[in-house]
Amino acid sequence: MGVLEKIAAIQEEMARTQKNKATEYHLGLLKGKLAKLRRELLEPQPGQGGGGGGQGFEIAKAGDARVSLIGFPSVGKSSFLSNVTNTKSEAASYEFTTLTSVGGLLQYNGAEIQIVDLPGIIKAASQGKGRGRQVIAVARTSDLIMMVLDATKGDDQKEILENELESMGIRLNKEKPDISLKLKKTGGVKLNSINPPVHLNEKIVAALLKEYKIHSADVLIRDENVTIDDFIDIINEQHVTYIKCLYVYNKVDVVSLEECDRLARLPNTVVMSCELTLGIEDLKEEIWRQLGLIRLYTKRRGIEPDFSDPMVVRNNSTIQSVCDAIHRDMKNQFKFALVWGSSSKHSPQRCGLNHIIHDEDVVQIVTK
Ligand SMILES: Nc1nc2c(ncn2[C@@H]2O[C@H](COP(=O)(O)OP(=O)(O)OP(=O)(O)O)[C@@H](O)[C@H]2O)c(=O)[nH]1
Ligand SMILES: [Mg+2]
Repeated sequence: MGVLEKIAAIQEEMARTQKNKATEYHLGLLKGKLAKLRRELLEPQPGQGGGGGGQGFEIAKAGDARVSLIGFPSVGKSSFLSNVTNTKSEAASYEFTTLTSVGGLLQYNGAEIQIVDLPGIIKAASQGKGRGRQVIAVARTSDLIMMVLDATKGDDQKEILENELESMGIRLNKEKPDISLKLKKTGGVKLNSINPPVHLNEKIVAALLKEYKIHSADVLIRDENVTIDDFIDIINEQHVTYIKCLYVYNKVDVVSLEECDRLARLPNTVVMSCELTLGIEDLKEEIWRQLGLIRLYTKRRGIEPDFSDPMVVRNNSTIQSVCDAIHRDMKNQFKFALVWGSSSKHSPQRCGLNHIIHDEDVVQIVTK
């Protein structure tokens, strides 16, 4: 039996098994087996390049952050790319117009955001249908997934796409579970927790670890609400990625106002029409907000900063990362930094390398 058949057999058994207290343990083990098989599927097969990336498919990272467009065929992904960047990606009324990844740069607030247009994915993409696995491999490398949905199609599009991403180890809008797993040579499996976890106990934890041939480990659970799935993700840590996702309904020009209004009120959702260039500016602002990028104005002593040319760094960046971005050797020359803006207690505040900067701070680096 091949991996795909094994996966199908387990999924079938899980569907057949009623969910209740008595079957919780059995279902948990099946989930562990499933995750292990899916991991095998993601690992490069002999004679096949890379973990599903595929030759010439992945494009180089560029700009300050990457946003990937994920959606079914013909929802308007390429139309969006052409709308917000100078790159033209062919758009057409037939499905699978785009067959490889196409990158463009969106200029916003002085930042360059790489938008990656991808082929449409379909149900069972994660099992190798279409270019699904290559597409999802690119999505994994992004800072934000923009899920493009068709306002004229049903509500199940979102769920199908989420399931495909989920089974390839992508967790959307979710924090990494607060579980620490330390492998040991001997001593068996020990479960420690602050409060007893609701969904896990030492027996199931040990059985899941055994599935991965781990016989001794210290497990510490700080959050009592973590689930069996969360624990399986921690065992498979290298294969699981936590990424933000923004839901975008396109083609609202062809639905009623009521429907447009309903979609716009869904959580974490923006509506747009690429055809009429509606909602695009709000969407850019939302992308910017979700990426959490920070604009920083550097200044020299006695000279005003250039507010038209910010330096863009990631959320929670420190003065040290600013130094590193300016020059590899800067932190060795560093004496202190003067910071004006919302991160400073007074203007200016004298700060060290560990100071965390905020959006629109002004920074002067004083060197030895
Ligand atoms: N009515 C309407 N049609 C749109 C809109 N945006 C795109 N379209 C049309 O939808 C069709 C598909 O657009 P594409 O941009 O090629 O879609 P895609 O998601 O890139 O499709 P694939 O590359 O096949 O995955 C084209 O005929 C577009 O003109 C919109 O906002 N409203
Ligand atoms: Mg396209």
